[in-house]
Amino acid sequence: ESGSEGAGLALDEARPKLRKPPLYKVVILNDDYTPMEFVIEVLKRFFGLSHDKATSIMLHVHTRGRGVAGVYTYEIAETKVILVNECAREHEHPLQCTLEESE
Ligand code: TYC
Repeated sequence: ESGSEGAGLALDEARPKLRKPPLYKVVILNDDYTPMEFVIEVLKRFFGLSHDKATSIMLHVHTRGRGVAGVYTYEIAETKVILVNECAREHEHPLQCTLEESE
């Protein structure tokens, strides 16, 4: 954090009010056909999850129907949704993920 007195900043607000950006959940949906291993690999590759964490989220989605892979600002979340859906389509799996407002 820079100070308020150096280099001509004395008249500036020292701690300008900043607003946190809105956050979005990337939600993974269950289906009957996508292999469990494929979902785990997707969660590891696109969401940086460990094998254990990815497995746990996959099993949560499998049993509960949906689950949160991660929470991001809009552009990041939207990009991950596109990449996951593209990857699933390329491999001819019905896996889908979507965006949801957080907070
Ligand atoms: N239900 C799938 C199966 O039994 C596994 C699965 C888990 C699919 C999570 C999608 O998001 C998903 N093979």
